[in-house]
This record gives sequence, structure tokens and C-alpha cells, in this order.
Amino acid sequence: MSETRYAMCRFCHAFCGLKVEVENDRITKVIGDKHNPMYFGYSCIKGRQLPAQHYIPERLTHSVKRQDSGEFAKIASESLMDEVANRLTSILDQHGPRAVAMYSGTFSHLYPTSGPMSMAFMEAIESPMRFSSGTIDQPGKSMSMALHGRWNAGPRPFAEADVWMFVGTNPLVSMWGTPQYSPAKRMLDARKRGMKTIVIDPRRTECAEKADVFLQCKPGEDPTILAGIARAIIKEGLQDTAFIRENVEGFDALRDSIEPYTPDYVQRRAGVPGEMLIEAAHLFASAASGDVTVGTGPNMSPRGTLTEYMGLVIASLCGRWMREGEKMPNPFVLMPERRGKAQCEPKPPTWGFGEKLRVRNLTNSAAGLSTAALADEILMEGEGQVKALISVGGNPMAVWPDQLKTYEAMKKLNLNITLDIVMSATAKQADYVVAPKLSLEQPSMTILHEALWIMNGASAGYPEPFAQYHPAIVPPPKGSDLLEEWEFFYGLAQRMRLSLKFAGASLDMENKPSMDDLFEILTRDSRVPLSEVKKYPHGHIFDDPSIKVLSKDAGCSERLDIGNSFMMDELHAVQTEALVSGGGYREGEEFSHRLVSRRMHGVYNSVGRDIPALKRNGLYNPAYMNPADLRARNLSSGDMVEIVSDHSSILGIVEEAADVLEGVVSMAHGFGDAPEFDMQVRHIGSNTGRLTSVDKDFDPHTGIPMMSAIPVNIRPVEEPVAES
Ligand SMILES: Nc1nc2c(c(=O)[nH]1)N[C@H]1C(S)=C(S)[C@@H](COP(=O)(O)OP(=O)(O)OC[C@H]3O[C@@H](n4cnc5c(=O)[nH]c(N)nc54)[C@H](O)[C@@H]3O)O[C@H]1N2
Ligand SMILES: Nc1nc2c(c(=O)[nH]1)N[C@H]1C(S)=C(S)[C@@H](COP(=O)(O)OP(=O)(O)OC[C@H]3O[C@@H](n4cnc5c(=O)[nH]c(N)nc54)[C@H](O)[C@@H]3O)O[C@H]1N2
Ligand code: SF4
Ligand SMILES: [Mo]
Repeated sequence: MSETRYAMCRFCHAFCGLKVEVENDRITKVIGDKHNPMYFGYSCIKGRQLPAQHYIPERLTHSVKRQDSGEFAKIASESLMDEVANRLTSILDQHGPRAVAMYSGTFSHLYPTSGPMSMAFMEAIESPMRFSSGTIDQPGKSMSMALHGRWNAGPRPFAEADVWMFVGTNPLVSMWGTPQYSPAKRMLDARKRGMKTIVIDPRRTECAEKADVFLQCKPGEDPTILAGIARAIIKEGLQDTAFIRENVEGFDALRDSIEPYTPDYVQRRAGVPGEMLIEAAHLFASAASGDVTVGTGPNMSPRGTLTEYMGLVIASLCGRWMREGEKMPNPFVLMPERRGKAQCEPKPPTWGFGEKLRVRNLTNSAAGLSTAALADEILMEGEGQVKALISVGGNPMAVWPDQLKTYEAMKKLNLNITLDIVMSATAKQADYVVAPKLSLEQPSMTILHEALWIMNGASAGYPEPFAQYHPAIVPPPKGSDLLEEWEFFYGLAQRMRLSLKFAGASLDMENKPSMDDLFEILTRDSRVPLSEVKKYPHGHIFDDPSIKVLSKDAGCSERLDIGNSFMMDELHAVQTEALVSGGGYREGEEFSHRLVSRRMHGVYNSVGRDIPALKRNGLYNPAYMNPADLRARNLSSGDMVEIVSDHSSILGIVEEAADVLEGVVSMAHGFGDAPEFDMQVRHIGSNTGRLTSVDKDFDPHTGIPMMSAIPVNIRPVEEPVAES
């Protein structure tokens, strides 16, 4: 008999509300839940494939261990934890805590208990070596926020904005940034009430299609464009003088630093017509409210922190922050009540603290330890060398920059463990692959999307106090042996006689808790009790209009800094750099193109390519290029080329795309596999990470290397005969 249940999707981070049909303990169909007040029934092609994700033969239903022969064999999860605990103990005894590193990938964040339990484990073994996908994503966000200062009450909501500026972000496909939850509907609603949009991107994206001003720019020149916009705002006198007088410092330093960024200079440097730049500045600053969101594109291009910083500068120049007495858009539900004050918080340290890495003078930073440095930490012999790596819901082999170095590092590790649902490119290199339960086999709650308000400065996270909980929808497949990720870390800790502090609470290490017990700990100080949230299977908006932004503390002297000296120095440095045409000139070689990052509908980073219905969309990652560029090279869609950077080269299949600027190659990441699979490019795509070098052109504080705007040449190749 078929039953209907309500749940949240975790094929990606967006958590869309779902209606799930279940028959004989198996999911048979998934569609959007039209009674869900945050998502209004939205679901995408990936989410609707959750039944396939749960039941494809590629799904791991047992953990596996690498044998001496190199083959993998099933291992019972209890034995796996026994063996791993023993091996970790001997590595810790011999080499100390620094020898054990953890990498938390995207999917570690989607399970409320995974992150806190894995961190509790790392704390218990006293290892500082905790890395995450955040530092190869948008590290500029937390860095710029630390330098500029965080406005305690946060930014004004999208739903009330008159204008929005999207800088290298495309929420209509990525469901990231703003608006993030059913973005197409929210964007349409906003346009209907008159909101204007500005898009800055080298590709005419889905968002750009609908923009009022679209600045199709050369990749990597965002600091120049945003400096030009800030200059134009000040020249027109459109800044919010009263807000600046009360709350902002650094205005004079900023004004002087951006003076050279004239419309003419911006046009020459970034390829954006001067009059359109002025139009964008005017549209943004003359509106009453509205914000800037910067996405992965500019964060992965050089000077990502500066671009994020200039986004904050423009918002602060225009006073786009919540004011005293305004209603808090999201005072939280499952987290403790959020009471914002109309003031700048004390600025935290940005870099130069915490664990010092052995390479490139990197330290801990507001963005965390640099994942781009982890392969070197594994490869470099000597005191402090990383010997064991635990990856949780991530795929280093597919997504870390400099794939060939990552490959070497994987082989060098004494102990390589990954928690994954399939034999990913990383799992194939691992010693143990821990098979976890999948999303609909576990309870869930939406706390992550409240935490996003804290993690991200600009508006991200639920725009209203929405929350949802669901119990496990189906049991795991019959005969399977799966762990919830937290159980793996708890199980290791039990065997290693460690005490765990989970989200600040000491756990009973004799009587194992349940995931629901852990949810109770995570929500122990919530504004609304979890028991209340559980009453609403479609999720619910727990509004409280009485929660308003509080006034500034009497003694508060903290100000938002729009003239930070490090950032101003970077602005000066930009001008010393040569103007580039095409892909630019590097180390004696001329490049014709710049390769930029992008997202594709049918895949999520490296996830989804094994699902039959998604293969149609995501078999490989085409190298999208402008038709004129293809014609000039006598190429047409489907031709194979070699894409060559100054570091390495990959094969690619070109695809004509009029939305891509001439001189640009737009290509998704996370495809391909280890080098021995390169010839299968038409079936698995190729790994753009291989084009990036981690020790050239990296940010000196976050360590993020050039992962977008990469100078490349395109060379035709004869189709290789043997494609196995
Ligand atoms: N379907 C799908 N959704 C996803 C993902 C996925 O793989 N597939 N990935 C998820 C992840 S991990 C993240 S972090 C988010 C990211 O979310 P977004 O940041 O919105 O990511 P994109 O859609 O790639 O948008 C980045 C844009 O930056 C542009 N760009 C590239 N280089 C530059 C540059 O130098 N300057 C400017 N101005 N623009 C540039 C690209 O053309 C692209 O349009 O998406 C998430 N959502
Ligand atoms: N060149 C280039 N590199 C990039 C980017 C880019 O735009 N260009 N983008 C960067 C960004 S923004 C990010 S966030 C990172 C992504 O970095 P990662 O998070 O490391 O990569 P994903 O591909 O998302 O890896 C997810 C892994 O989790 C597994 N998985 C899926 N569902 C589950 C689950 O329920 N539980 C568990 N345990 N595992 C699961 C998948 O099979 C997959 O192997 O890549 C970065 N790398
Ligand atoms: S956007 Fe698609 S994959 Fe992401 S949560 Fe929603 S339905 Fe799932
Ligand atoms: Mo990401």
C-alpha cells in the first residue's frame, strides 16, 4: 500500500520541501510539497531522482575495505570501526595529533549531527587539522566580513529590496546566495513588485537574461568594476551620509583609493562600457533598499576577498543594513532567539592566528585552514606531516585544486578513510569507505539554514523563521549495514576511550544516544521547542512580529570599516597589473582564453552522474565557448580539444554557447576521475581542478588558488582511438 510522507530534499544544500510516496518501505516517487510555505512546491530534476539515488546499484549498502590486491571487499561496520580505531591510535601514538586531518565536504554540512560529532572527535584527539570545502568555495566572505565588520542585525531582506546586484552568482541554477529557496518564484515576485537587478558575469546567465543592467565582463576584474561603481556612487553624491557619519569609518581612504577607477579605466580593464557602469551605480544607489551578493565566480578568481569586501563597501556606502525598530526577518526557530542590534560587532582576527601550516606561510584564518594546502601537508615529509585523512561527505579527488597533486597525496597517506554513498573518485583511492545511511533513511531538521545567517554576512539562510523536522521516511535497504555518520565518530571514540563534547554537551559514552537525542541537544536553547516544530509536517513559519532590531549600545564605538588598509593596498596593487586581452600573458606564454567556473542543473558538484535520468544532463562537462571562438578555430559542438593552462592540461568537449563572452571558456568542476580514466572524457568529463596550481597565484591568507579566470589555450586534438 502506498503512503504519503513529507520530508526535505538533501540531494543538494537547498532542502526543498518534498512529498514522498512510500510503498513497502521503499520510496517510489518524490515531488515538491505545495503546502510547504518556504518552497511552495518547488523541486528540481535532481531532487525528483531521490528514489534512484537511494536504490541505484552503485549505492554502497555496506562499507568496504581495500585489500592487498587493490580490490575492495565488504567489511562489517563494527569491524571497520575496530580496525580504524586501532590504526588511528597507533598513528596518534607515533606521530601526534597533527598527523590526523579531517576534510568536511558539502554533504557533511547537510546532516545536523555530522559536523558537530566529527568536530567533537577532532577535539577529543586534539588535532587542529580540520579542513572544509569552505576554503575552496567562497572564503572571501568570512575574510571580508572580518575586515569590514559585521552588522549585528544583518542585512535587509530580499523580499523588501528595490534593487539587487549579483556578482558572479547565478541563484536560478545554483540555489545559492539570494534568493535561495524556490528562487525562480521569489525572483519573479520581486520583479512584479518592481525590483531591479544588476548582474555582473562573463556569461549571460539565467539571472542575466532577466537583468535590468547586465555587465558582461572579463573574468577576474570584479575589484575594478566594484571600485568603479563605488566611485560613481560617491561622484553622484548618492551615498547615505547620515548612516556613514554614525556607523562607518574609512570613507576618505576609500574615496582616495578608488579615484583612479574611472568609467574609462573600468571599460579598458574589465571590458564593461563606462555608461553602463554609471547606470548600474545609479540604479543601485538611488533605490531605497537592496544588497549585493558575490558568488563563487569572483571568489575563485584572483582577489576574491577584495571583491567580497567591495560588495560590503557598496552596501555600507548606501546604508543597506537593518535599522533600529525594524522587524527582524528571521529571529530563528531551532536556534536561540536572534535579537539583532543596529551596530557593528567587534572585528574578529582575520588571519595570523591558530594552527600554522607548514606551507606557503598560511595560518588559520576567518575562513578556516586552507584546503588547497592539505595535499602538500600530506606530501611534505617531516615533523607534523599528515598521515591519516578522514573525508566526510566530500570528494577531494574530484574537487580539490591541482588534482594530480591530490592524487599523489591520496597515494602517500598511511590511512585514507572516506564516508561516501558511492565509490567516488576519492573512495577509489581510500583504504576504508564508510557507507552511511542516505537522507530519507534518517531524521532531519532545517537548523543549517538558520546557521547560514551567522556563517554568511550577506543575506543567506531562510528569509523568514521557517523550520521543518521529519523522522526517517524509510528504513535502509534490506540486508544493508549502514552507519549514520555521527555513529562512526562516536563508535571510534568509544573504542579509543575518548570523551566527546557534542555541541558543548558531554556525551554518555556508555549508552549510545539516538540521532533524535542529539537533535534535542542541538535545539536545547531553541526559540521554539523542537516538539512544537514536529507538529507541522509541511514545515511552518514561526513568525513573531514583536521581535525588532534593538538600538545601538550606549558605549558602542565599533564602526564598519570601508577603508581597511590591506584592502586599499590591494586596490592599489590592481592598478599596477597589466591590462589583459584574451587570456593574458603569463611566464612567457600568451593565452587566448580564460576558463571560468559554473554550475549545471543536472549535477551537484561531483554528485549525480551515476543516476540514469540525470546522465542525459550530466554525462560530461562541456567546455562552453562563444560561436565566434569556435568558428575561428574551425571547431564545432562535440569536437574534442586540449585545454592547456600554465600548469597542466585536460581534454574537453566543446559546445557552442552564445551566452559565453568571447575569450572565455565556461566549464563545470567535479567531473573526471584519476588520470588513468582520462580517455573516457565523453563518459565522465574532465577535471578542471587539474588546470590550477596551488602554489602560484594563491590568496596569501586563505590559500585559495586561481580556480576561475584561469588563462588557457585551446588546442584541437585528433580523437583518441582507444576510448575504453
Ligand atoms: N545545480 C547545481 N547547483 C549547485 C551546485 C552544482 O554543482 N550544481 N553547486 C553548489 C555549490 S557547492 C555552491 S558553492 C553554489 C555556488 O553558487 P553560485 O556562486 O551561484 O555558482 P554559479 O552558478 O557557478 O555562479 C557563478 C557565476 O560566476 C561566474 N563567474 C566565473 N568567474 C567569474 C569572475 O571572475 N567574475 C564574475 N563576475 N563572474 C564569474 C560564472 O559565469 C557563473 O555564472 O552552488 C551550489 N548549487
Ligand atoms: N575547479 C573548481 N573546483 C571547485 C569548484 C569550482 O567551481 N571549480 N567549486 C568548489 C566548491 S564551491 C565546493 S563546495 C567544493 C565541493 O567539494 P566537496 O564537497 O568535496 O565535493 P562534492 O562533489 O560536493 O562531494 C560530495 C561527495 O559526497 C558524497 N555524498 C553525496 N551524498 C552524500 C550523503 O548523503 N552522505 C555522505 N557521506 N556523502 C554523500 C558524494 O558521493 C560525493 O563524493 O568543490 C570546490 N571545487
Ligand atoms: S534544488 Fe533540487 S536537489 Fe536541491 S534540494 Fe531542491 S529539489 Fe533537492
Ligand atoms: Mo560550494
